[in-house]
Amino acid sequence: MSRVYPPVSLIGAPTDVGAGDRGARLGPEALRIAGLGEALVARGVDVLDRGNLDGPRNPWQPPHEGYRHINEVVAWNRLVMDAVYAELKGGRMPILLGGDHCLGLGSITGVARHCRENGRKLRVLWLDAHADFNTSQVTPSGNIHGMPVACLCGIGPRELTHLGGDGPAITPDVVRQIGIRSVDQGEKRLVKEHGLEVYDMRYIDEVGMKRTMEAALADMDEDTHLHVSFDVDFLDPSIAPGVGTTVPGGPNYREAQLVMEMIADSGRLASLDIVELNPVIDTRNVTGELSVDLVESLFGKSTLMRD
Ligand code: HAR
Ligand code: MN
Ligand code: MN
Ligand code: MN
Repeated sequence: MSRVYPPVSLIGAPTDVGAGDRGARLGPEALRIAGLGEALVARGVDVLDRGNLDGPRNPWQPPHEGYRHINEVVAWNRLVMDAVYAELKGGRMPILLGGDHCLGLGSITGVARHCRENGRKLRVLWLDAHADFNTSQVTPSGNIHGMPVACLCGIGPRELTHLGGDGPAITPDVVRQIGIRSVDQGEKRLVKEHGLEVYDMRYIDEVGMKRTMEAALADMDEDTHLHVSFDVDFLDPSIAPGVGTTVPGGPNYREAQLVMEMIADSGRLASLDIVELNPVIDTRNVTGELSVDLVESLFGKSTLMRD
């Protein structure tokens, strides 16, 4: 299925203030060097690289009252929210180059504002090994990259739950999580309590990736804005070693391709995050290159020559 894509803007957010390891700050450059921009141009997409946002450095401090670096996390997410919102307002598709996954908060808050103002329904696909639904009470680490989905749904400190000003960005029914296989004890309870729709690896094993994606992409129409938040640790570490928090048992290469191809076929993709890529841990940028390969599929490059 071919589709004409809107012009794309790449937004680099070189920070790891929300993570437990340093190195995701180098993610934007690794994605550029892996040829992300060129690959999209080759797909016929008009691409503008906006360069990198410039936020506070990582102070590398222990958690304070349950959070690590909350002020820096707020500052980076404000920058990301404004940048993402501005691109959508200008009729362009933002692709956020993280950076750690705390930035999903700013990105999706910007997207949600755009959707509210334009009467669009939002669907968020959260591709991740983790549910990222922790709070300061249940987090084992204080790392805010383990909390963005909870904060987006209004669970967390006010600075983060009200990033967009007037209340939480989304409700849990907007979210579909895919690939989940590491959820902390207290986090599990919260995920259930708030009724998140989670397609975990057990579900994918039993049902298969095709039917999983059919369910996750169901009930969208021409008014739906589909946001994909792609945490690279979604992928099995055997193919994607370059992330700080690897969890075995993730989707393999073919399954990951199918995920991206089915999203492309939906025709609804309107914004994207690529986060948690850590070139310091990677092997010769293979994880960066794989990410680019998958983004090509997300933009309609089918290995089966359907277009
Ligand atoms: N659940 C763990 C924590 O909160 C690990 C979170 C790791 N998160 C990411 N993003 N890498 O999904 O500390
Ligand atoms: Mn729009
Ligand atoms: Mn994540
Ligand atoms: Mn993760």
